[in-house]
Amino acid sequence: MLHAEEREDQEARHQEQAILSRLGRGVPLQSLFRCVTYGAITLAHPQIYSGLSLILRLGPKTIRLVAILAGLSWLLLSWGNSVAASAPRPPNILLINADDLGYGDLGCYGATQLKTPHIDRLAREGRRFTDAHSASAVCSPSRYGLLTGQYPLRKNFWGPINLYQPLTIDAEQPTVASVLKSAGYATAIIGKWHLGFGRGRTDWNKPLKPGPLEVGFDYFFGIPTVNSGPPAVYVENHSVVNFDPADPFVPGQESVTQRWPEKGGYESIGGARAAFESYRDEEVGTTFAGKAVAWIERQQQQAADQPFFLYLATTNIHHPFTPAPRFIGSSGCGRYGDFVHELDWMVGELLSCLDRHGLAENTLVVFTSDNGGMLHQTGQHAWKRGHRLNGDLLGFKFGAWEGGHRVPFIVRWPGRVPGGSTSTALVSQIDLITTFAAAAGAVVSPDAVVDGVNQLAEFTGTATSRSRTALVISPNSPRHLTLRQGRWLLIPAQDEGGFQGKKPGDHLLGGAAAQQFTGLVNSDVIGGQIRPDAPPIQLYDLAADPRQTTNLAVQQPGVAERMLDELSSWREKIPASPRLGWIHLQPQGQEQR
Ligand SMILES: [Ca+2]
Repeated sequence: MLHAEEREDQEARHQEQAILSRLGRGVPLQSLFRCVTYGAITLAHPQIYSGLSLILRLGPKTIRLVAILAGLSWLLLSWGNSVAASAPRPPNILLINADDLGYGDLGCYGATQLKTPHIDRLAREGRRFTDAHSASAVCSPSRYGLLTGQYPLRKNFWGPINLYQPLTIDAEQPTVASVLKSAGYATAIIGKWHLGFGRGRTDWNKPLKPGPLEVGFDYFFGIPTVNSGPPAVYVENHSVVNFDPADPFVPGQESVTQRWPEKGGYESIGGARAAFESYRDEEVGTTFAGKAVAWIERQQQQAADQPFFLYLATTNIHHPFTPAPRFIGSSGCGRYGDFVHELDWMVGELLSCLDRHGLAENTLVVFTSDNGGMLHQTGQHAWKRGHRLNGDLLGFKFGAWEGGHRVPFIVRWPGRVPGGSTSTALVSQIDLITTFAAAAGAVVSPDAVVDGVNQLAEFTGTATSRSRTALVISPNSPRHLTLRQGRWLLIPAQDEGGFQGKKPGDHLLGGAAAQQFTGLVNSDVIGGQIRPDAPPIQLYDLAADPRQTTNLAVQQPGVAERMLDELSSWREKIPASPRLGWIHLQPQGQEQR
């Protein structure tokens, strides 16, 4: 027979278990596991434990039990609540990737003729990076690097892909979207894809998959390739918008798409009249801004507690230059500036949406561009009006010189990222996957081949050392694969390896030839051509000479040699699979892997 005091103890233990069980269900925490964890932390705290011991020594056992449970309940609730309240909610992430926007195209990066108040606001409230780079100087491989965190060289990826290119991302590869989705994010891409569809040659009369939805996005609305090329239609998830199986796409037939300067491919694929007619070039910017805002608002209505990742990939400011009519004439430097003004308005729409829904505080916004500005006819027109697409930088889109891949990069996250600050840290868009994962508490599989590094400390201004000291950059030409190490930049060939247009007025003007037009100075160039005695490689000290006026390859042979060795080890990672994308510089030296 149990002693009375033992029975009382046993009864008390049963009551304690029952109350603890109810307590576990009642605490406002996400799980009982957390509650137990916090309880253990509470009991482990020596001061709290000594307080409980003091209660134990007072009064009869029933009172003792009530006191213990009351104390324990209060401690669990208050500790749990305070820990839950202080545990940071993962931020929403809004990534805006403009197309062909140059380093000098924004007010906050020194533009004087263009007005970009909304993007300038991001810089004022956030952090502006002055040494940030796209993975490639070309659209498709740049986007591949941004989404996968992998150097495009690992895919032998150099140029823009055509409309029949299968999906360029492998199913097992992590992407920014799939990593964030695995951490509970809702994910969407609105805008330009240009990374291929399907596993074989794309059949435009069948569902377009695998595509964005198979690499981590819950939703896709956008254009399949590029706004200057076919097919100029919208795609939503797996389907071409307004596709009618009774009027299929017909390869090789002229399409009914609108004609614009610097747009082409009209005879690549036709048919599908309703799909082509529902795409109006001058409505694309407005449409994408509207779709992006609508997606955020739908998320707030349906799942306000769920963090989101929205990737807005604008077609601004890639040619053809087709802003909505209200922007035409607004910039004073032609349609180039007008298209930038529309881009700025789009950013303003998104920022207003965040403000309206009280989301600005807990949303990490990153604004950047897929490559530098291009000196096409519209760009040349803007140049003549005094606008400098890439600021003081040498070179243009497609090329290895800085203007091809050093891009605007602005980060805003109120309370975490210091407002109005500037960073000179070396950053690449391939770092976004790792950095976003760190911000979101998500995990990138350790088995994945990811070249990105975590730049969160650079974003928040808390870094004590540089996260990145070296970077491999892919221009369009494989033999111009470029290496950055600290202040040094090595290009293992002559010229910038980009567009090969030779005369002012050419749509594809670039490289040494562009200097007849721009007047920019480089020690290897004379009269728009490479000097006969120019060194075979280029080495620049970007700390002393950010404009790349002087090739130091001859003066600094040790640095050049060391960097050439390093580059050759990267070249070994280029697979034997066929090169992806169109390469303009042909064919001398192209056999080199
Ligand atoms: Ca681009």
